[in-house]
Amino acid sequence: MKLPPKSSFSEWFNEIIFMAEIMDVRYPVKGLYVWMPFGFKLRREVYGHLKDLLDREHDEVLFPLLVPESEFMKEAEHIKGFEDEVYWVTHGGKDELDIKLVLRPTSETAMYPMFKLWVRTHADLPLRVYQVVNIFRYETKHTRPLIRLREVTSFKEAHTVHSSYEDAENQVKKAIALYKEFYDSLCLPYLIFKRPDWDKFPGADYTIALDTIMPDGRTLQIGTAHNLGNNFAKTYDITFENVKGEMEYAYQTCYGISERCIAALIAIHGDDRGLVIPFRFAPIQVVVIPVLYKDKDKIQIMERATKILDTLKTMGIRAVLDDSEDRPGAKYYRWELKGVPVRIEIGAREIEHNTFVVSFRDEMKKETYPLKELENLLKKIEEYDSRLRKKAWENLYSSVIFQKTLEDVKKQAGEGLILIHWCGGEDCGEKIEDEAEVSLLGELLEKTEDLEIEPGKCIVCGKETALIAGLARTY
Ligand code: A5A
Ligand code: ZN
Repeated sequence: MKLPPKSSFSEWFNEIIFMAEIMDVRYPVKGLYVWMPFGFKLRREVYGHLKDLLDREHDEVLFPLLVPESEFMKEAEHIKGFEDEVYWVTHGGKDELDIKLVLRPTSETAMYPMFKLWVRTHADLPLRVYQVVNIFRYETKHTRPLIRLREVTSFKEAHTVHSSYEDAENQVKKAIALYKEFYDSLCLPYLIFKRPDWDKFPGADYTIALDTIMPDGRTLQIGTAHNLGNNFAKTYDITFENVKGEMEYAYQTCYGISERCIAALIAIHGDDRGLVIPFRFAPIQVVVIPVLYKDKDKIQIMERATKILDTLKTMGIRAVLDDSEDRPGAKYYRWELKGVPVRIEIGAREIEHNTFVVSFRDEMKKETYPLKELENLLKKIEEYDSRLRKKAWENLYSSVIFQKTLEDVKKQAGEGLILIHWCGGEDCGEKIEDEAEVSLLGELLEKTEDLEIEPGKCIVCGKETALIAGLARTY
């Protein structure tokens, strides 16, 4: 089996997740996939880091999967958004249930009835919790492993409660900052948009999203934060006694990330040889390969390789020694496919000169260092991560184009992310979406230097505007 070139992105992605033992897509239910051991290890590293970031200011909780129909059917907007997407549990054995149950599509309706009981006074606020769970959404768009699932297995959802609208607004900002930090450590690039009203989270006041650009030019939403205002608090009667001793409705936010973060990691960093993984998240960080030629110096080589392995392990590095009988070429191939960031080779020449050969997964250049340099490897590793980050951001920026007319947008649609002037009006937005067959990602926030654009005219109605919107075909 050979990995297709990454230029055929969709075939490449489907093959690599199987060949690198991330997911098995042969599970006999549409939209449900199996995490394989290597994929699960990668998931553990990525989610371990995400949880560490959240643990700074959140408490972890675990709510039930089943939500009673009576709670689910309370918030009108939320129901409208999700009722076509939920799975129902209607029977226990042969008995029809008195109150039907939904499999959570997200956990507002599971959590908020409990928040009503937990929140009493301003002293209980802010309340900040998160959980990492599976959720179920009966998705009707094309399902794909890690990208669009009917069982999202790795849904990190955080939910917060505050005593003022400003606090909630501030929490959304903190959530975005946290997600930026998370994606920065994954060396993944993103742009931040305020979603248009017609595409916000059902029941929210507004939604802020992080989008990245996949190698085929389509964007992937890799995280969202929602300011819920007191919409849900009114529905679920979440009130608190404020400092003046009056009862007030609480303000809420929620924000989520799914295994799409791993889809982006694989898709954006990977290459024709396989996975490329930032060092801290690699299930195997270093592979040590003894290079034997006609058994020359075999004992010394094996001893040296084992010693290097032990040193790496005492440095806290996840390292393996490949002492299989395979040819070196076959070993290289195997570990490159798995995205092992560092390869160390020891052969007869290295024994003779007291050196080791090292190559990094991105550049694949072989460099020779004296043995005593082994401990300085960590510095090189930082450079490796920086290279991945830099390349990924350059790729993102090279897929962003600015267009001044709807005609040009139509021509360019599907080839990356298009920025335009938009008045913010729904009519103009919908016209663009319909005619160019793109999604309007919303107002671009945090315009970095590379994306600074002067005010101009809405490409539909011609009204002067400083608002820049993103357009793209999306996953
Ligand atoms: N309660 C809030 C957090 C919520 O549900 N938000 S959300 O609907 O926007 O989902 C959060 C994130 O999960 C999305 O930004 C998207 O990245 C991811 N996601 C949503 N549906 C998904 C699906 N079917 N498959 C994979 N990821 C999905
Ligand atoms: Zn307009």
